[in-house]
Amino acid sequence: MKVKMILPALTEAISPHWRPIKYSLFPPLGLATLAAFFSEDDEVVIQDEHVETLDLDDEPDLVAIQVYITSAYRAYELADRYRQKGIYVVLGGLHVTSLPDEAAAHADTIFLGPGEDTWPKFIADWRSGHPEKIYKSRDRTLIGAPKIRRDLIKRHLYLVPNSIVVSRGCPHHCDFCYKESFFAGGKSFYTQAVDDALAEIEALPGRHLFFLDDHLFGNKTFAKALFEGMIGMGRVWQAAGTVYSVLQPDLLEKAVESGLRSLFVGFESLNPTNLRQQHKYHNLNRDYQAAIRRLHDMGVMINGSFVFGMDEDDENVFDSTVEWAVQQGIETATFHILTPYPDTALYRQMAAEGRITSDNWDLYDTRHVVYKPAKMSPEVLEAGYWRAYREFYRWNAIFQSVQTKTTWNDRLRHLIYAGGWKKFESIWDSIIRAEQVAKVRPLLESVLNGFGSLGVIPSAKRKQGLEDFSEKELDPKIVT
Ligand code: B12
Ligand code: SF4
Repeated sequence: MKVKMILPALTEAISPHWRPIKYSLFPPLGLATLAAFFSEDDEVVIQDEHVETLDLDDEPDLVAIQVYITSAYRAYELADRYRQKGIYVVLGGLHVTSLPDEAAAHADTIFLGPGEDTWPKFIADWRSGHPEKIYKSRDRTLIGAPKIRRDLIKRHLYLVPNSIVVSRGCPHHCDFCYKESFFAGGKSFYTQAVDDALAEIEALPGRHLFFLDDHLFGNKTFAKALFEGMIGMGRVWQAAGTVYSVLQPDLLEKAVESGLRSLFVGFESLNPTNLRQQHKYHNLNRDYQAAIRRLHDMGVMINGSFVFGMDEDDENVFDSTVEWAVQQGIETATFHILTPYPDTALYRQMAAEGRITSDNWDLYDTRHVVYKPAKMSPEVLEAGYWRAYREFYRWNAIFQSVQTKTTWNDRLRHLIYAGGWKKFESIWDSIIRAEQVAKVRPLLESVLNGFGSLGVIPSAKRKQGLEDFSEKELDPKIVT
C-alpha cells in the first residue's frame, strides 16, 4: 500500500515574519514514529512542507496528516483536497485532540492523543476494510515500540536532524500547557526503557543531539541512568528542563558529563502571583539566579523562556524582564504572548470570563493577543512582546550580557551563539535556500562545546574537571 504522511506548514510560512531557520531545525519526528508501524512492503513517504514543496498530484492509498494549531487550516485544506480525489485521509496530533469535532469534518478517521497504541490498531482495521471514525489513545507506553523510521527523514534539509524524544508528557500541570488535554484518558508522563533510549542515541550519526522531551529531567531515576549511559558516547546535546531540575543535586552534573551544553529553561514569569495563578508551582520559591549560576558555572548556555500577558503583568513587564535576562547573562531568550490553547484550563477560564477575542487559530502562534489581558491593552502587549525581542537582541544588550562571563572563551561563545541565531537571518536564508544547512552543523557543535573541537577546553571541563571522550578521540592533547 502507498502511504503519504504530511506535516503541513503553518500559515506563518507566507508571512513577513517567517524565519526559515526556525523551521529548518527539526524533522517531523511524530510522523517518522508512526511510519515505523507499517510493514516493509508498504511504500511510505513523509513530506514536511516547512522545508519542501508538497507533491499534491499523487494518488496514495492513505494520507496521514499531523495537525498543530497554527497549521490547522492548511492541514484541513490538504485533507479536503485528497478526499475530493477519493483518497482515505486521517488526521491526528495536538490540535485534533483539542478540537475533535472541528477536525472530523475534514477526515475519514481522526486520532486523539499519542499514536503508539491507536495507530497499529487502525492500520490493522484499515487493511481489513473496517476502520473506525475515531481512535482514542488510552494505553500509554513506549516499551516495545518499533524503531523510528529515520530513513524517511531528509536529513540534509535540517540543521538538527538528530532530534529525539525519550519520554512523553510531563509530570507537572501548568494551566496554559497543551499536555493535560493531549494526554487525557491515560498516563501523562512516561519514558522509554533506558536501554532502548541509549540504543537509539547510539544509532544516530554525528555528535549533536537535541532532546525534544517536554521535561527530560522529569523522572530523576530515568534521567540519571540515561546520562550515565551516555557518558563516553562523545555527544554534544541540548534539551529543555525546569528551574527545579537544574537545582537538583547530582543530576545536572551527570547531564553535563554526558554532553549537555545548552538548556531551554522555562522561567515563564518573574512574578510569583502569575506562577501561582497558572499552577506553575514547581517554579515558585526557586532561586532563578542560583539556577542560572549553576548552569553557567558548568558551561551550559541558557535559552530562557518567558511568557508575557499573565494577569499580573502590566506594561512594565517587558523592560524589566529583558533587563533581568541581560543582567543574568542568559545567552538566548524565547518570548511568548500568553496563548489560551483550546481545551486547556486557561482557555476554559478565559472563555468563562468572556475574555477570548479570537478563534482564528492562525493567531494562536504566541505572537498575537487572542484574549483580553487584565492590566494592559492587547496593543500594548503585542508591541511590548516585539520590543522585548528587539531589546534583548540589540548588539548593546548582547555585549552587556557577554560581559557577565568571566573567561574570553565563554564570552566568545555567548557572542557567536546569540548573534548567530538572531543577527544573520539573511545568511541563514541563503544557506537554507542552497540546501546547505547541514554544513553549518559542525560549527554549531563547536560553539556549543565551547570550541572544544577547535582545541579550546570547554568551561564545563575547567570547572568540574570533566572528561570529554569525543575530544580525546579528536585530539588527545586537549584532554586535561
Ligand atoms: C519540536 C517542536 C517544534 C519545532 C518543529 C515541529 C516539528 N517538526 O514537528 C518548531 C521549532 C518548528 C516548532 C514551532 C512551533 N511550535 Co512547537 N513544538 C515542538 C515540540 C517541542 C516537540 C514536537 C515533537 O517532535 N514531539 C515528539 C513527537 C514524537 O510527538 P508528536 O509530534 O506530538 O507526535 C505524536 C502525537 O502527536 C501523535 N500524532 C501526531 N500526528 C499524528 C497524525 C496521525 C495521523 C496520528 C494517528 C497521530 C499523530 O502521534 C505521535 C506519536 O505519539 C512540541 C512540544 C511537544 N512535546 O510536542 C512543541 C509544540 C508542538 N509547539 C507548539 C507551538 C505553539 C509552536 C509554535 C506556534 C511556536 C511559535 N511561537 O512559533 C510554532 C509553530 C509550529 C507549526 N509548524 O505550526 C505547541 C503546540 C500547541 C498546539 N496545540 O498545537 C507545543 C505543544 C509546545 C507547547 N508546549 O505549547 N515546534
Ligand atoms: S512544565 Fe512545561 S511541559 Fe510541563 S506542564 Fe508545565 S508548561 Fe507543560
